[in-house]
Amino acid sequence: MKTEFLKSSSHIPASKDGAFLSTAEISPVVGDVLATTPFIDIHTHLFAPSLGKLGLWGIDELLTYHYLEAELFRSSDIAPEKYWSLSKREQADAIWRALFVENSPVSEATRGVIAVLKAFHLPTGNSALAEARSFFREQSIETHLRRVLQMAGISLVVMTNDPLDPEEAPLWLNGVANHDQFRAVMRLDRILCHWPKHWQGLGAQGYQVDEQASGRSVAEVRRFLMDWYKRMQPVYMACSLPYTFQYPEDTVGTRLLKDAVLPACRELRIPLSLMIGVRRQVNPALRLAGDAVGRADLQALENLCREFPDNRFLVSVLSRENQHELCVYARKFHNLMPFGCWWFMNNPSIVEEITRERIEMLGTSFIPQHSDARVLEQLIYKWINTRRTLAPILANSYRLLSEDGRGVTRNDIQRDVTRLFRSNAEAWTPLSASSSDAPNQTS
Ligand code: FIX
Ligand code: ZN
Repeated sequence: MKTEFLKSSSHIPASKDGAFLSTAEISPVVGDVLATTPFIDIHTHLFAPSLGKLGLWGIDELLTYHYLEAELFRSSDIAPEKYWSLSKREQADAIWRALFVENSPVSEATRGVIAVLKAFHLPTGNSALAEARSFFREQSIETHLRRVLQMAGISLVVMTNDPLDPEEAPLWLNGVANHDQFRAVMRLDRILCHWPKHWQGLGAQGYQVDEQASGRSVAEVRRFLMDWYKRMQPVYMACSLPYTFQYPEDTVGTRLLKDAVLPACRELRIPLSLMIGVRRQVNPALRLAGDAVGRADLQALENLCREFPDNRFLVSVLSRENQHELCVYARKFHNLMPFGCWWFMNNPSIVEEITRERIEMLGTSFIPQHSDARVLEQLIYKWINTRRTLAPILANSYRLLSEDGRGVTRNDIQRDVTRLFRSNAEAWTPLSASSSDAPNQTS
């Protein structure tokens, strides 16, 4: 698999894979290895076709991505309530006009839409919207999906699946067909962060729980997790936590984390992913675009890693100020795997800073990126950006290694890139178990 859009710029030296590369050969080889290695995307909000309309794709979904909605409200006078009253198509028209016609699409998110249009050889000028709409109308999802994954250089997509989501849960309860390029994750925000609002959701599925999570509640939550494990075959459990997250703390959420979720993860030998640092809904009028960031006290994470050495924690932090601390903690706890440049961190200038720091402090023992894609075609630009940003960083690391006295071969580079974007994730999760190995997702 060679991603169509990241062919190495200059000539790929013919030197044998085991031969030491000259300084001049390092960059083209790094570029080529990044372009020809299929990555695993460890965190997305994409859905396999068997989950139907939950899966978003096409130009109107690309344009109404909450990153662009946030930018719309800065570059137009439309009031949020007026915007939400529009149809999806009218919303997309408004965003196209404000961010792609009346202004230059120079932000990371707007540039992304342009990169997707270019990837499909579609026009990118002011009047491109109509042709883009007819192009996407002609696509059938299964073929289109496989083509997009090929173009993005992604072999496996990890979803985000909520067993209490009123739209999604019934689909799983009726049985969801496997897909060889999608894996599930059990997302537990409603249980660990919003129990008072959602405990009845478990009750409705037949679990004896109550608002205080007293009596049999912990055991019933455990039973809920095991039942949904059979149903979803998740490769990890996950939760996004506010910047105020503390551990230990005397809350229902913390008790369920300690007495239900972490024991279940140990028993099932899967990690728990913690995404820490969000300030949900600082401006609710913007809906999904209304979330912000706060600096977290990562001592909570330190306490978890120390107190639960047999649990593995896949961690991403949202605040720039927390990135260095996370690297330091990863040097202290082998059961901590930093992953991705999450959300507001997913901008090339910041990805560069974070990735350099991580290579200097952790070598290749981390997972550099995830896409967080909410719309299928976003995979194309988010992974073009990642490969484009990482190529000079990796090449520079190898040039320094070579200057410091150790020759570098193509095999070295291939081993490291594979570790960063595949085997770290495979070693920590049952990702490499093919979906056909997984028993059919029974209802
Ligand atoms: O909690 C999450 O998984 C976040 O990624 C999302 O809530 C967020 O809306 C997003 O799309 C970030 O890219
Ligand atoms: Zn996400």
